Amino acid sequence: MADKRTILFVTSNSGKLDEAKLALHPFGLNVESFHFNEEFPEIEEIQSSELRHVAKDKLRKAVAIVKNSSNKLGVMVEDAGFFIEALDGFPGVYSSYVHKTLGIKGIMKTLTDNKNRDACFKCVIGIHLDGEELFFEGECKGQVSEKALGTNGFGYDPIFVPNQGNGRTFAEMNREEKQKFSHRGKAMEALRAYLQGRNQSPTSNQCSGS
Ligand code: ITT
Repeated sequence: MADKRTILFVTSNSGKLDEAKLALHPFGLNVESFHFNEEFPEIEEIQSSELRHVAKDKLRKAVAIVKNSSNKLGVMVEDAGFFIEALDGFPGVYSSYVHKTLGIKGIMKTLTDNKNRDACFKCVIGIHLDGEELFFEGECKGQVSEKALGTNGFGYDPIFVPNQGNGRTFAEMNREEKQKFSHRGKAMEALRAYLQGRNQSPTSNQCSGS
C-alpha cells in the first residue's frame, strides 16, 4: 500500500532518527528507519573533505539497498560533522570515527590550554524524492565546553555549547530545545519548507543536488 507521508531514513544512529521524527511528525510526516541486516550491515562512507559529497554518495548507496521504496515519500540519509576551529576543522568529516576511537575525552585533551574553543556542527540531509536527489544543509555555531556536561542527546552533545541556549551544552537541553538551535533542526526545517512548497507548487524544484 502506498504510504506517501513516510520517509525512510537510512541511518545507524538512533539519536538522528529520534530528532528527525521530532522535527517532521508535527507536519504529518512519518519517519521510519531502514533496518540494517546481515546482507547490508551498514553504509560504507567515502573519504571526502566535503560533507555534501559524503551525503550524496551515501544517498546513492541507500537508494540501492532499499528495495520497494516507491511506495514511500522518499529515502533519506544524513551526514554530519563536528568542526573545531583550533584543530583546523578536525574531526569534521571524520567525526564518526574519532568519536568511536578518541572519544569526547580525547577531543577535550587536544584542546587543553587552548583559549580558542570555537566549533560548529554541520549536517547535510540527502533525500531521494520521485527520482530526484535533493540536499538540505544546517549549521550550528558554538564552543567546546571546558567539561562534559549533561546526559541527553548523543555523540558530541555533552561538550558542545551552542551560541544560543544560555551556556548549556546540547546534552543539558531537552530534544525540543536542542532542535531550535541545532544543525539538524535547521536542515530538517529547510526540508520541511521544501516539501510544503512542493505540495503547493508541484513543479517547484529549487534544491536539486549537483
Ligand atoms: P549514519 O549511519 O547516519 O552515518 P553516524 O553516527 O555514523 O550515522 P555520521 O557519519 O554523520 O553519523 O557521523 C557524525 C558523527 O558526529 C557521529 O559520531 C555522531 O554521533 C556525531 N554527531 C552527529 N550529529 C550530532 C549531534 O546532533 N550531536 C552530537 N553529535 C553528533
